[in-house]
Order: sequence, then structure tokens, then C-alpha cells
Amino acid sequence: MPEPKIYKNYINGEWVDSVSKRTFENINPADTREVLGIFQKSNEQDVKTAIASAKEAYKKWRLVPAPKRAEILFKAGELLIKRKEDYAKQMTQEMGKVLKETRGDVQEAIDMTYYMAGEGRRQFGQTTPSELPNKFMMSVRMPMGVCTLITPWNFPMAIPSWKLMPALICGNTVIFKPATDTPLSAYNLVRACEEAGIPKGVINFITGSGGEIGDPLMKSPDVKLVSFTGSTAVGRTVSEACAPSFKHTNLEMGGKNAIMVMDDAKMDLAVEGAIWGGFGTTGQRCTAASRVIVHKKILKQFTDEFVERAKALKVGNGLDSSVEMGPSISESQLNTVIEYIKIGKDEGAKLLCGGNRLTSGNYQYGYFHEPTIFGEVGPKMRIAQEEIFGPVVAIIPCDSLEQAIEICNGTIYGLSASIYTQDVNRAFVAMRDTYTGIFYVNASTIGAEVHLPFGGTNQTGNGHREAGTAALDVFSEWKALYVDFSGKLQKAQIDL
Ligand code: UN1
Repeated sequence: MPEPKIYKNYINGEWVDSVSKRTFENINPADTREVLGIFQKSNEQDVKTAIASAKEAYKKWRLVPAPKRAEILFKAGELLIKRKEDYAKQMTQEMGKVLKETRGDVQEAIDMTYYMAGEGRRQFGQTTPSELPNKFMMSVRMPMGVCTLITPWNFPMAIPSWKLMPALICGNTVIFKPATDTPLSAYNLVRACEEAGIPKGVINFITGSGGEIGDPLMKSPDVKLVSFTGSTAVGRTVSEACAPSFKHTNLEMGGKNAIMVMDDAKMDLAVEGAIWGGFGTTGQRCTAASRVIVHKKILKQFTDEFVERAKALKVGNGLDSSVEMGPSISESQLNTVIEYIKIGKDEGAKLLCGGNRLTSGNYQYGYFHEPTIFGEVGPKMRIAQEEIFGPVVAIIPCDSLEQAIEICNGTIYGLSASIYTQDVNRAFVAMRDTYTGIFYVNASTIGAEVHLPFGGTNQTGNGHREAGTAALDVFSEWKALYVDFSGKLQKAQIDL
């Protein structure tokens, strides 16, 4: 195998080594013998330099007209399109999901880049009549300054683009720290922006472990906002680190999403929805359908068909086009899966299929696990409450729509939910009464598009939404502007 390439940090428009002189390897989870690159293990000093560079660049970038910023984004989008296949392949190698999905991931980044480029000409505010004569008033969006972006490994280009593109179009500069498991896809996104002509210091890219460099990224007084996607546990530490200085945070965290299958559901659709919601991305989506709440009248038929489909899924290296499910991202993630299977058994749930790590033949080199389904799961069991982030689905029986909704709402999370029914009234009731940020009718819990708000309720998020115009509300702040052109002191103005 050729020597792996050494990748650097991108600070102030230069590709530089970490001052720590330490590095880490980017490993293929489908074949851990394969090293995809060597990345910088940055330290606090690197972060400080990156923040200073972003702060300096902000002085000019905030004054670049938004439609001009948009031109750079459009060019970046074109470069991503040209390189989509290569980037998808590299993504499959670095994090394991199948090519079809990594193509979708790069496409989502392309879509978001174009969408936000369009927003360069659409950052509308409001004008409204004043109470006083000869006075004009309006609201304008203002950039915030330096933003920290901390992104996860499961959507290694799409999710960074959800943060980076709105941040840039609003006129902010950024420090971008990707997950240590997927620095290559993040690097590819930054390279596209660099080649598209992003001015130096506007994007600063820095790799390394959150434990080591998280503190200055979250606590520096020069950082105005921290946008984070990842686990609820880490999100809480971000929230706590930012609270004393009232720094803005945008947090997208865990999920325990449910598909509700009613007795009038189209069975084949519901089964396919549960398969891809549960096992797509090896169950490692925050939108994954890890619970399927099924009406007792059709429980047996649904369970039989679902289990049969799950057993037939082909697990393997995502570069093989016949493979349907790749590996877990890491040994520790796989261990979490194995632990939860034990927990499920101990709780008295019925293991219907799967339950084992795959170790034969080529599987021995990766973090592979069988698609796993538990039946007879109680809604309060840990496997029905806690996010596993792996290929494990819990089937929970129910007697009615009302009960399904109650079970659906009965976790600490609230990202996505879905219902399979042919009754439009039931669909609307479920849409209204489920407390989630996203809802699907006759589709799985996954597949959000870039132009609607993305995010969740409860402990999934902190009230903000990404994507769509909602993202502009995260990355800009309103200023209310009053212009008095009466040429005199209007008495009512000082009485107000
Ligand atoms: C995530 O799992 O973190 O809606 C994001 C979806 C994808 C994005 C998922 N478009 O499933």
C-alpha cells in the first residue's frame, strides 16, 4: 500500500502543520488495515491562531456584498458536482456507508451550497410603518462574527455544509472542526471552497480531538456562536461551556425516532420504510427509525416480513455495489451495539434476528454487525428509550393511534417520526400530536431535504433549526433600524 498522504490544518489561507507536531490516522472501518490519511492532532495554540485569523478576516468578509459571497459558493458547488464520485468513494472508505448513500451525502452538500448561494440575494428583512411622521423603519440581518462549527462523522460532508454555507452567506467567518473519524470528507469540502476563491482566514479548518481543543473553541470570547451536531451528552457540555458568557449555541443531538404502522398501512411500503429507516447508514443517523410501533392487528404479518427482509440484507464493504449495509464507524460504536443487545435480552425483549458481530472472512478486518430486530419491546425498556446509533430496531406493539402517539412521544428526544396509514385523518392527527421537529406520512423517518427546517424538540435540539431559511436565523442577528428624516426633534420620539 502507498504511504498515506499527510493532511494539514487550513489557517489564514495556508495549509499548516499543528504546532503540536502530533498526528492521527484516518482508518477505513470496513477494513482497518487501510489508512486513508494522516491528519493533524491540533492543540490549543492552533485553535488560538485559527480564531485570530478568523477574527481578522471577518473585518473584510462582513463587508463583502452577500451576492458576491454567493458567487464563491456557486463555484464551490460546481466543483463539488465535478468531484462527486471521487468524494463519495472517499467518504465510503473513511466511514463505511454504502456508495449510494455517500453519493446522497455529497449531493446534499451540493444542494445546500446552491441553496445558500441563492440566499445571497434573499436575506430579506421587514419594513413597517412608523408611529411618527417622516420616519422610516426596517429590520436587517447582521452577521455575528467568528463561529465555531463542530460536526459529526455520520454525514461527513452534508452536515458541515449545513453549517458552513449559511455561516458564510450571512457574512461570518469560521473555525471548522470535523469529527476525528471523518476528516477527509471535511477536507474535501474545504478544498472546494478554497479553490472557489474563499478569501484567506474566512474558513479555518482544524483537526484533532474535541477533548483537547474543544475548550478554546467553545470558550474564547472572540467566538460568537458554536454550532454543534453530535450526541446529547456532548451537546450538554457545549451548552454548559457556552452558558456563562451567553454565547449562542445551535445544537442538534440525539434521536429515538419512531415509525407508527397502523392497521390500514400498505404493508410493503411500511416494511421498506422500516428497513431503510432502521438499517440505512447502519442505523447511524440521528433520524434513524430505531423504534417501530405496530398496531396489534397487523403485528404478526409486519414482523414476519420485516424480519425476513432484514435477514436478507447484504452486509459488507460499501464500495461493493451489491452491499446494502456497511460497518459501524468504530470499535467503540460496535461495542455500544453489542452492549445494547445484551441489555435488550436482559430486559426480556425477544431477539428476532441478528444479534451478532460478523467476524468471518473479510468481515474480520472491519466493524461489521448483523441487522438486529427485537420484538415484544416495552416502550420504557432501555432499548426503546436510549439512542443506540447502530443496526438495532425495537418493535413495540400498540392497540390504537392514540397509544402509538403516546409511545412515540415518550422519550427524551424529538427529532423525526412517521406514520404509515391510508387514512388522511389519522395522518393529520399524528402530525399534530407528535412532538418532533420532522414528520413523515407514508415515508420513513429519514430523508430530510435542504430547504425545510431540520431539527428536533426536547433533548434533540435547543430550539434552533438548521437548513432552509431557518439557518439564517441561527447565523445572523436582527438589527432594528430607525431613520428619522423629519429634520427636527420629534417630541413623541423622546416620550416613547
Ligand atoms: C443525521 O442523521 O444526522 O434526513 C442527519 C436525513 C438526512 C440527514 C440526517 N438527510 O436522514
